[in-house]
Amino acid sequence: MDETTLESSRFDVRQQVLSALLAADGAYVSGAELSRRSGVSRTAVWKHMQALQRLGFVIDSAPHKGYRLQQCPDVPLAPLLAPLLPDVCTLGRHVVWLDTVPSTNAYAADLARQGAPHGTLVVAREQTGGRGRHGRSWYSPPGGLWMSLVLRRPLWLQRAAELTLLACVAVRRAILHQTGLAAGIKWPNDLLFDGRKVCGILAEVRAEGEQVEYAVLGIGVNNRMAADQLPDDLRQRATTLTAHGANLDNTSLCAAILTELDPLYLDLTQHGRGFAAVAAEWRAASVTLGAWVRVQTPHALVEGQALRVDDSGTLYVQTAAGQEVPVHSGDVLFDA
Ligand code: BT5
Repeated sequence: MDETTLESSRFDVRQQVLSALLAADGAYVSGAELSRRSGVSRTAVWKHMQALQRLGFVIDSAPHKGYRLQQCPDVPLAPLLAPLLPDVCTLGRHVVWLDTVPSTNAYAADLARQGAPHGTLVVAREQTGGRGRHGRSWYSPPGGLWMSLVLRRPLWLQRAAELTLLACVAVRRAILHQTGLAAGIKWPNDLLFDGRKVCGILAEVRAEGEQVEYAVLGIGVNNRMAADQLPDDLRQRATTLTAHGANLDNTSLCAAILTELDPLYLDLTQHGRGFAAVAAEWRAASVTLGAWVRVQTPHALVEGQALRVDDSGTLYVQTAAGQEVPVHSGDVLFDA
């Protein structure tokens, strides 16, 4: 098994060890103290140090003094995210970091099936089988932010589609606040710069009757990737934050997304407002409304002008024959 692909309890101990090093603020912490705080032997502490070093943490050790942390890599582990999150934030308190994984969504869904708590975050350096919607693939090399959240608050199934729209608003806000770059929102799940996709969102839910048991919300942002890193077939349709002059680490981006998303999700699940609460902001950022679109639904291809999105997130398309067709989910294809 890959060193970084650990079952969560061992991984949690590692994050406790890291928390203790961070709390010391560059000073030495003795092996005995670390062992006491994390509840494992000193030999185990030493092994966790080695694993942290393999993740890119620079840790100095000295006889009779212990260990001290000198440098952190851009890996959004819980102890590094925590200082960047508001106290009330329920997301990202439990983090699983993977070096390479087929799909963080598939991994998070497995954890959710095994009872992973609400807010569990799965992040990977790279995905080898990143998933888009309808079986499409998502290109996920190192540098991008590939993350999935387990969401467990009570939610009616009929409102689950709003998760994707809320996530679009949250990620857009996060990017805007961190970089000043304003992305356009393409219904239902894309963020674009100048018509090119910079972020895609994949919400998958497991329902029990009319209730969502849990949702796995996958977010992929082409962050620290040069434009020429994109494969030929994506270059005309995709872009990256780096290509737009941003210089943002994945830990800050991830924390900003969690910070924005948490209250929107709470609003949906506790107060039932959901998309309605951000609809005006969504509409102002939308690149879909007013455009002539073709929407591939599971049943048909609907073509016409994208008229409006109602407060539940349903898109209404007016066909050439003047008919107004509601579209609950589908792919919007802009006419070239
Ligand atoms: C999406 O699907 O946009 C959802 C993408 C979700 C990715 C995240 S990453 C973390 C989590 N784990 C996963 O396995 N997935 C989620 P869709 O709307 O179907 O768009 C897929 C299409 O986007 C592909 O068919 C390509 O045309 C294009 N595409 C693929 N990789 C891309 C990339 N890195 N950047 C921009 N466009 C891409």
